[in-house]
Amino acid sequence: MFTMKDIVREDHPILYKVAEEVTLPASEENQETLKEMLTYLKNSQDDAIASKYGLRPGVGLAAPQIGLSKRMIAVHFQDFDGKEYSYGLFNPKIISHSVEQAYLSTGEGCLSVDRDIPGYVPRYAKITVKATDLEGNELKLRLRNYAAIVFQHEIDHLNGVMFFDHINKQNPFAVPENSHSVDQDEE
Ligand code: K1U
Ligand code: NI
Repeated sequence: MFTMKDIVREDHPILYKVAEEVTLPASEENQETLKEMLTYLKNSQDDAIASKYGLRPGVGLAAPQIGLSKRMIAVHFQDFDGKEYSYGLFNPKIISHSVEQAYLSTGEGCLSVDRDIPGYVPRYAKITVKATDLEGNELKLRLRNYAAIVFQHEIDHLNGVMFFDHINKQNPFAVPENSHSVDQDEE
């Protein structure tokens, strides 16, 4: 079972590298690791389990965050409509995106960052992601607003990019061009 001690922090060089594609079909080992990543997220959102093991709640986790430079992400959250996004994905790729941008009104956090970094993080408002799931199915997901933001945060981890790289250095709360804000609990 993964806990916070398995999660590398922002000073770790693996977080700034481009991760390797996973050869498909995925090996048993890669499948097991990805399932464990998804389990971390589910456990972290269960108050009793999270407090017992000291887990920081997360809605996403990328393999580089557990020290593996592989293109694998897990996500587990519900959007405002109650639609559930619970996936372990191999080789996720953004195949198209909107011109319009969106940003979380509260800014973003990261399980690999133990400090608050204020500022707006501009993201595409809509994206289409192609990936292979834990069962080996090829998926095409059309995502908007909060869901699009979470997936972009995780896919960034596979490209060695951290959320704070996107924050405007002169004015962290400058409203990004052609954008709207998204509330975490009111997608
Ligand atoms: O990748 C990570 O470090 C996880 C991170 C992902 C993320 C944060 C902010 C915007 C998009 C994606 C988190 O999950 S931080 C925790 C979080 O956002 C959250 C946790 C529980 C409930 C609701 C939100
Ligand atoms: Ni992160």
